[in-house]
Amino acid sequence: MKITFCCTNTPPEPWLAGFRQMLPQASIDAWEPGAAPADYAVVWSPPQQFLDEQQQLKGIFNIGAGVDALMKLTLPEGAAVVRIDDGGMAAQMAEFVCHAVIRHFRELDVYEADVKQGKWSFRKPRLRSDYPVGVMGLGVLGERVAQSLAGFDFPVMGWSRSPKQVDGVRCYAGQDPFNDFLAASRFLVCLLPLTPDTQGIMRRETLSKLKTGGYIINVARGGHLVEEDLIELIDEGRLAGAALDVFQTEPLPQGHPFWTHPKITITPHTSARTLRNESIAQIAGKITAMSRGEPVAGVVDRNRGY
Ligand code: NDP
Ligand code: OXD
Repeated sequence: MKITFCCTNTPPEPWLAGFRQMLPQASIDAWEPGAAPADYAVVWSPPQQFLDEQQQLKGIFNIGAGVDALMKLTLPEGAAVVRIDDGGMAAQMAEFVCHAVIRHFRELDVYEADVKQGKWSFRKPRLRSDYPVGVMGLGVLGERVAQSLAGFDFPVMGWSRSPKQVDGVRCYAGQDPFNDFLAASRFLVCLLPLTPDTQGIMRRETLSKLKTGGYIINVARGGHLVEEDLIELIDEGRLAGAALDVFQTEPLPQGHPFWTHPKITITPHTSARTLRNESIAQIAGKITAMSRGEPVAGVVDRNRGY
């Protein structure tokens, strides 16, 4: 079996060593233009030339959960596209989002600023019932995030395409109840895949439907948020602020207003990192299963785009 590796965001050597250990019977190499055809590919944002040359692939394994960059390319027709299914990202995402919610809810940013000025000050405790959290996307990551927030006794709502049942979470499905979901939320967490249906889903019209003092946490993709609308709504006092991990352009360009906005906290696309060893083990297991004709989890539906 031949595997080709084409990830534009990471040096290949440690990945190749890990795959060689997990799959000693396979040959795996970093792709170079003109390389021999392989059976399976491990990729992140490969160039179109790679896919054009590797038309015979049976499986394309993305080393992240989001396949939006891959879906923009022309893919070999016969290849199954498979994304990372948790691989240690769900726990990271739950930590990150719970931290962002709690930091705002408990006003830890305000305490931090006060302490820096030598002030020993107290603020009136807030009620969780005034801070319901809406999680858009109840997939592998969103469900874990929603359950973790419910574990802190926040009222939690979730929204997905198909109906779900998640303990402690009020679930909404499809377009019809979307406005009710927004109107019931004060925190809005985005954990949707970026597809033509979800591009720009957080814009003036939708964000204005949140409860007064809404707070946005975007940990999915920059393309979900109309950045100018967010800034305007915060500056108008309709939204309280935002914690943003992903951006229209990454790295965030120098001089972008998000760098210095007092009510926006930014992180450099780090809320849930691909963990190399977990990902190698998961992909190696799936390649083995696929080569035996067995089903694997995390196969992308090309029509839905995720
Ligand atoms: P999943 O595919 O498991 O879940 C996606 C969820 O979104 C599902 O519940 C799905 O509904 C829902 N959904 C999709 N389209 C719609 C729609 N049009 N309307 C309503 N709901 C919709 O993805 P993951 O949870 O694994 O990952 C989510 C995203 O998080 C990734 O696509 C990626 O972009 C981002 N991500 C960001 C990271 C970071 O570091 N910032 C790290 C990892 C991922 P249904 O269940 O009905 O299909
Ligand atoms: C992913 C990411 O999609 O890191 O896995 O953004």
